[in-house]
Amino acid sequence: MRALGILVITSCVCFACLAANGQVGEDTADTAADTTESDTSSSDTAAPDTTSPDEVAAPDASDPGLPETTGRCPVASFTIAEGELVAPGTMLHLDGTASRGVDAPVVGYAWRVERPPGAADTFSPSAYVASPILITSLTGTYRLHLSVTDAHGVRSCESATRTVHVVDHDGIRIELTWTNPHDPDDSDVGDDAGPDVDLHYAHPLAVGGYDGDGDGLLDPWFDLPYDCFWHNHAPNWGSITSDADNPQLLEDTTRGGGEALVHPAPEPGTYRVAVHHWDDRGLGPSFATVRIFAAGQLLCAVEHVSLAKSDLWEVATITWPATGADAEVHRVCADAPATAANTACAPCEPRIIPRYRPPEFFQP
Ligand SMILES: [Ca+2]
Ligand SMILES: [Ca+2]
Ligand SMILES: [Ca+2]
Repeated sequence: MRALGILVITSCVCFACLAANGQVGEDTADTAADTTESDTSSSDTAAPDTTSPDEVAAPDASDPGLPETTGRCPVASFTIAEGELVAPGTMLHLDGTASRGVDAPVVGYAWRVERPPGAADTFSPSAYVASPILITSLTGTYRLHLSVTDAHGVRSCESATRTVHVVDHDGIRIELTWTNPHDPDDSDVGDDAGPDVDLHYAHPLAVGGYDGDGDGLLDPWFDLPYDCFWHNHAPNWGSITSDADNPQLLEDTTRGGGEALVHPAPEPGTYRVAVHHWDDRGLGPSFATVRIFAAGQLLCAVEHVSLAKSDLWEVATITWPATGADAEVHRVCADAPATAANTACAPCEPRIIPRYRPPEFFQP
């Protein structure tokens, strides 16, 4: 399963670009959305009434107060106040007011949702307002689409799409965020939008193929299939027929908003968490924060750790018990790298391995 030397990966952004349902940038999101716009095989795509977005009433295009239309499409865009990783029952507040017209203002909004099987959630007060609400009643994936119409009746060429993952928090959940004081815009996305920092989550069986710290022992990081990270974002661990014992990296992003990983029903054992600064894009050190949750409880938060380009920060271990006992988190510290004896999440000097550049994965 190991990539050996044959596989050369040129950018970890590729997952974000390829993931049709990921948290991708506006441009790539639009492309992904476009492919689903005509996908009538999705059975749960119906808006709460039978009006299709094509039939949304647009103002009279002969309005003499408007400039001539050139037919250029308005651009749909929206935000989700609660983010893209939420618990069942969350009320999502959608906001499409950032959509903009080219020749005329946006006056019409049409929302569409693809829901998990069995879910019947609909937009409130309707699918045709700028900022509706949607309650996510079931676990699973909700894909949201917005198309807009300008005052000339010209519709967006491509809809905007975002994906919300609704997960129970019975297992392990890890969140990574980062900031960079020299990134002029923390919120933009794309290949050159800002520093790229990556979450790594290793199975107890990760034995590695790279000795990045030079201690003569192979490390768990970048080990396939037992390191879950951007290149291996949804491995099948444990039982081949069970999804619950698999981890899933929900997003690989280049923006400060960060990444999240869920592992609903881990096999008993000790898992390891690391953060790797893949590419600083010339902006210098980024400051990373990791939060580790088990069964919905925050067990450990380590904030604002400075990482230079190619640094690998070994954050913590998580021991998942065989019985009903509580999960335990132990920080990895610079002076005790090989043990999990550090008490819980007590502050200590972080263990950071510089110049962590496995040869199979070409870093810029
Ligand atoms: Ca990343
Ligand atoms: Ca080593
Ligand atoms: Ca499995």
